[in-house]
Amino acid sequence: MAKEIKCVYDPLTELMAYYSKEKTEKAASAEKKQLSVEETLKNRIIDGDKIGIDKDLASALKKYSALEIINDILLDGMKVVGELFGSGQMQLPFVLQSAECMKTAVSILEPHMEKIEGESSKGVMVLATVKGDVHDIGKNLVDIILTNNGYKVINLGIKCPLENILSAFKEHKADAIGMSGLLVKSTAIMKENLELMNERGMDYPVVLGGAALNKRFVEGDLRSMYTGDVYYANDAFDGLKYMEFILEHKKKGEKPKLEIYVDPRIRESKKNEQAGKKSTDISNISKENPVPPPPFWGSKTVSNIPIDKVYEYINEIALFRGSWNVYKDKSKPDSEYEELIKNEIIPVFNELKLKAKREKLLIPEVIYGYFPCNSDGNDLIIYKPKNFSGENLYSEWKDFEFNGLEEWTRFTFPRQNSEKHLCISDYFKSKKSGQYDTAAFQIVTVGSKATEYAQDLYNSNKYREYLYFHGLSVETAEALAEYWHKIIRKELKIEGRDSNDMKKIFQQGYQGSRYSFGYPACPNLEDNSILFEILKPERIGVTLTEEWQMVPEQSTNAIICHHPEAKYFFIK
Ligand code: B1M
Repeated sequence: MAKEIKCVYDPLTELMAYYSKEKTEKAASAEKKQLSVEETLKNRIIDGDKIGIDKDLASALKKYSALEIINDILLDGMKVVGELFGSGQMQLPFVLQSAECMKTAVSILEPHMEKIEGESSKGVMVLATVKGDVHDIGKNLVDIILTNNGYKVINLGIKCPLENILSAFKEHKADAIGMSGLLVKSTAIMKENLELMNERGMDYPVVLGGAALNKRFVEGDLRSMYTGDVYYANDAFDGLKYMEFILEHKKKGEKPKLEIYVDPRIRESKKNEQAGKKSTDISNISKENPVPPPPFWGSKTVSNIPIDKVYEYINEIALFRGSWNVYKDKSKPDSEYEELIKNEIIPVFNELKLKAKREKLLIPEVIYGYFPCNSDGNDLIIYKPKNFSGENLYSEWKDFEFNGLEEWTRFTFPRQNSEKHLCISDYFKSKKSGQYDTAAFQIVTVGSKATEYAQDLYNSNKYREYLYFHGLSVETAEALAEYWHKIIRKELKIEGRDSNDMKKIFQQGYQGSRYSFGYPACPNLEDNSILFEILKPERIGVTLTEEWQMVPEQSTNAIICHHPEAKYFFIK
């Protein structure tokens, strides 16, 4: 894919350089003066220092061809970056800074290279997020790392059917297929894709990655059914490692010898699955809790939410570690990590929040409501006033009689087979109780501008900014969900048990629970369609794909239970 390269002024680099105490510009350039051009260039890649790299490349070009500079000097630098990342000594944002520098250097060298088809890359991967899955960032990180380590990547984007992957594989004479996916469903799609490839006698090497996968599933189950080779990549550098492995064997004309991964837990879990008959036991959740009356019935939309208020609910640990991948290096003192967070990460975070506010990149909007409900075994029945439809139904309900309610729709929640036999419906009064309960639902979004802006950053090779902004945008969506849950507790007058400590709020330090469809207690993403029937979030621009994912990407939803015993739990 053609991407525009610009390297004039990079505010994020400037900002990070400003706060970085480690090196002053003077010291760094004095240090560089002592070094050979080869060492200088290699260090530039490792440090991600691209400002002024054109001069060093010009002197290297007097000695080497452009291709030699890339293969023998710059890629050597990227190799060190990979090793530093692998040993936990380099954080992902800095890896991306190095990749940006590599991209800039290659674009400067490109005009000096003869275009010989096939000779300029080490190998080709066709990469895609599988059918039905909209997750982009993991796959894009793999693209960045492979591309800037000398491979060509044909990035087919998200929701990609197998047919497109296979035709791109043929067209580009690729060496491997990379499939990514974060949904549980995506693991089944990957398996289905491999089965189809088997049927067609295609045994291309395949690398799989994404949050819902694990080594045991890929290298145990999938490797034993697929006639080609299939590898599990835990992160982007694993993707690189397997690409190198595949190419190395291809060059030698031999088939890699792969061990079938046997995890001792497999036998154990199969035994348990067989033993686990469907449970008819129910939990012993108290039925005595009072039902809080809501301030209104029905639903409403909320716009003009101050972004600063939402920012207060950002979980910095989830953002820094989860989304930005900035981890503590266990071999180093805690103080070093704290310094990094204080001097480099927090300033970037603060600057980015201001920018997003100034340029209105994140626009928080909410749709939420309160509905009369009852449990019926594992089901949760949602009621509506008889004869209400259209405007009446999709607004605050006025002038309706409780004895005139009728069943509108129902969710069927799974129940734990063991442990406490929990099921979400148990947290609500049963139909037999003769009393209606209150269920709250919410859908929140920070809008489509966020998706577009993140995509622009990626397309213009601003890798670090892309990672930073995408992370901020998704964690702001999550923060908005947390904030709105707080508003709902206030409106239900159950906020008395809220912790004053935000860290505890992130660990459910309050009465009740917020369950998002697709998460372990209510794992069926299909339930999103019932929620959409109740809230009609198209009113705030949120739509559902055929695979029950929300667009814009930076959106999240939930059912909110007020019951004091409601907390997260797992259905195995
Ligand atoms: Co949600 N979410 N989320 N979410 N979210 C997941 C994906 C989930 C697994 C959490 C869970 O259950 N524990 C779960 C899906 C489970 C399922 O399928 N049922 C889930 C759910 C259910 C949902 C919602 C449906 C909840 C709801 O609202 N009802 C909802 C859907 C949103 C929508 O439809 N638009 C939702 C919302 C959100 C947020 C918006 C709040 C936010 C952002 C989502 C997003 O990124 N678009 C969010 C987040 C942050 C997560 C988790 C916690 C983190 C995802 C992430 O950004 N990771 C995630 C759980 C988890 O992953 N632990 C979860 C960082 C990213 C860089 O990593 O993409 O994994 P990743 O890529 C990595 C590696 O996996 C690997 O390399 C990358 C770099 O190291 N890799 C490869 C990936 N592909 C590779 C390919 C390779 C090699 C390596 O070679 C080919």
